[in-house]
Amino acid sequence: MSEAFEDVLNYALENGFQIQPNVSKWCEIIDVNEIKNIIQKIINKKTDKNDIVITENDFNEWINKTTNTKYNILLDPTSRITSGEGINGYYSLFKDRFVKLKKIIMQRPEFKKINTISDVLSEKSNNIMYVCGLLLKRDTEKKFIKLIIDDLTNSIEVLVFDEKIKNIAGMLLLDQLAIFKIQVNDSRNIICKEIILPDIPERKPNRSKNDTYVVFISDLHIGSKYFMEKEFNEFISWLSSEDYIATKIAFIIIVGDLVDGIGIYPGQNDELNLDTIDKQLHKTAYILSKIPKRIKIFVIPGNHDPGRRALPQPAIPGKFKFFNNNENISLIGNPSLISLNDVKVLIYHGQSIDDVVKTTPGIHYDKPTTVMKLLLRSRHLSPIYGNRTPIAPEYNDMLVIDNIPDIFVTGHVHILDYNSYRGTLLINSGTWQKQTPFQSSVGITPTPGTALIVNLKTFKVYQNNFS
Ligand code: D5M
Ligand code: FE
Ligand code: ZN
Repeated sequence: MSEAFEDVLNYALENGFQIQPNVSKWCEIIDVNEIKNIIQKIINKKTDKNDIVITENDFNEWINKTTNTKYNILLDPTSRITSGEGINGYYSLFKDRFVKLKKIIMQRPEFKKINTISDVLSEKSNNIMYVCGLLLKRDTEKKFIKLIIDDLTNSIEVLVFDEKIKNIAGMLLLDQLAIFKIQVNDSRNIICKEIILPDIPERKPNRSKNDTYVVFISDLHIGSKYFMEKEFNEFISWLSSEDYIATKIAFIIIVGDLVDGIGIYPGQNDELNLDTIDKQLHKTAYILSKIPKRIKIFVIPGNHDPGRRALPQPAIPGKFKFFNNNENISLIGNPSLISLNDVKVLIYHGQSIDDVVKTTPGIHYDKPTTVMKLLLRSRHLSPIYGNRTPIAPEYNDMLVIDNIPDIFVTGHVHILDYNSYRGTLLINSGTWQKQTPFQSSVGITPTPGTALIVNLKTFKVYQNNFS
């Protein structure tokens, strides 16, 4: 039990009342004295002298009257990580992925007609058939695209000639699941007639009832010589300013790569000004402790932060060692799903963007939200297996996008970008690290020093540039 909640419980008991345990979550975001005020108001309102329990509902009523914010962590992998072992673990992972994605795609009317690939191979007619499988390989030839599809019963080679279907086939992500409408022709080639993706439906996103703002930032790389400390401190000072938007900010989401880490890439030592993880985390906690405590901060890890590297990543370790003065911070895993004033936000560092850029023709780093759209369409955060993004052999595939987000945010590629897709706001939160020699050698031009801010009521996006 937190000290704050114990204090609140005692206060209620002194007044002859009990409190339901789930009220404790409010003690994390609201000042104890404010909570005691609310308790006093609830007690004054209770006329039935036999009712001596303060419930979550009593509380919610007053919270909604007195503050503008509420939040909830809907999915955080940290406590769910089990890690299966080797081949067996990966077998469970891919089976779980297949089952979950099949369940999502089953909502499509075409699904009622699905055949297995084994059925297709033994079929002698030219009938139209539907198969549901993972894309194992794509070869782009002059006149057609060849796809190898696998559905755990068998695999087939499917040819795409139609220009419209070729566009979809070209944008399919390796290892992603889709339904393929096919027909075997007279020369026994299997021709693709249509490709149906899991996708997300067009819809109106959930919105906050009041003007509440959230800031998205990522890739600070504290400890690197290229971390823009001066600009980042100016951003933090702005949070305490009288600026209208600043006063309305209730949340900050930090989308990974807070520190630069140690031994992450060859020759990194020469580019560090803090040479241990402890120094880097202490500095991070110190800088973040200057953020006003009324702002609730959620932090996920990236590939430079401590903890395991493979997805899904647990929260950055060391909350009590480093972040003691940051009671407004929640360290959560990568990826996580949270709700902010009823708006569902999917937070993912974005490691797999590298794999998509590498394996999908025509996709580049300059518009990361294009990649995010493809991930949403595949309903998976990291479909491509065996490339640069390590994936742990979990029994459950926590990277399937089951729950459709209202806002989907990534970082990692150091390029600020936003867009919307079928009602979901897509954001890449940029960076606070200047271009490094490595990035310049591989032609990555980052857009550093800008905070991206969203009004949760209107979904309007603002940029505040400090560089
Ligand atoms: O990644 C920052 C950006 O740099 C991101 O777009 C990936 C890219 N990057 C990082 N390492 C490599 C290598 N080894 N090759 C090519 N591109 C790379 P960050 O996670 O901040 O290091
Ligand atoms: Fe980064
Ligand atoms: Zn990264």
